Amino acid sequence: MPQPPIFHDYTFGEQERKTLDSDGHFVFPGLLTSDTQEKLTNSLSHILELSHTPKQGHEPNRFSAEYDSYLESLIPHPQMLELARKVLGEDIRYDHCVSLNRPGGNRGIGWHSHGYGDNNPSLGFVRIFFYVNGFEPDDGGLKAVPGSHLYRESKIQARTDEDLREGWLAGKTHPETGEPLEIEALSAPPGTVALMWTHAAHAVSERKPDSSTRWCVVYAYRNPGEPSGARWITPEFEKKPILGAEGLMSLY
Ligand SMILES: O=C(O)CCC(=O)C(=O)O
Ligand SMILES: [Fe+2]
Repeated sequence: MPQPPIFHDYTFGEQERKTLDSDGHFVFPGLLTSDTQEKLTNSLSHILELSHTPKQGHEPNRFSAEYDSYLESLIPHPQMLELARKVLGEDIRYDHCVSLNRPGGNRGIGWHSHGYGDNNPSLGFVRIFFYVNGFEPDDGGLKAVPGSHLYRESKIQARTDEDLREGWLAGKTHPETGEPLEIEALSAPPGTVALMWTHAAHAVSERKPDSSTRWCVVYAYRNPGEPSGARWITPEFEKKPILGAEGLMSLY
């Protein structure tokens, strides 16, 4: 039986592609269907429960698709692969599926970037974030620095916005526009999907103590060509026959 759609209609043409390549991220507000939001909330609650019993080296939040069949079924979902291929081109591999649930009081995460093909711009790596119940900028909200990915630096790090401004950001400009690089705090209504190139500097604000859990999962895909540090997939899962995922699961 074909899988039900996960996305509403959307456009990702030349203009949108330009924005992604210039900013380093692209947001589709409310793209997830309500059926998908509901199923993901169930799956992510399941993962959060499992996470209370730690499993060293095979954590449910880091290997989420290996613990939940609905999350697994989205790896080769035709709309997921279509979007990943619009970004990366035809030749892609699955990299990871990590749940990013942030209960009230969660501290968020400081500024960082990730790596892949640091010296090979022909190799792309994209994160596809599903912000199931969305977020406000000051409440478990994703922040980014448009243009930062063009530096292709994998180890940007700063604890606070001030530290980033005084550190890595100081004196840097957007390579295409020449404008000074600046922090952008995003907002996301429920069902938002966000694309982000792996080298983009990003951070997440604290979840307010009284807020409900922010439900979020990220699926990452890349062009094959180099080893990947974030490729969290067990040998068993790599070998598991998953309908539609043929050829997607290997490193190369
Ligand atoms: O929790 C988030 O919104 C972002 C997490 C993150 O930095 C990542 O998955 O790379
Ligand atoms: Fe990150």
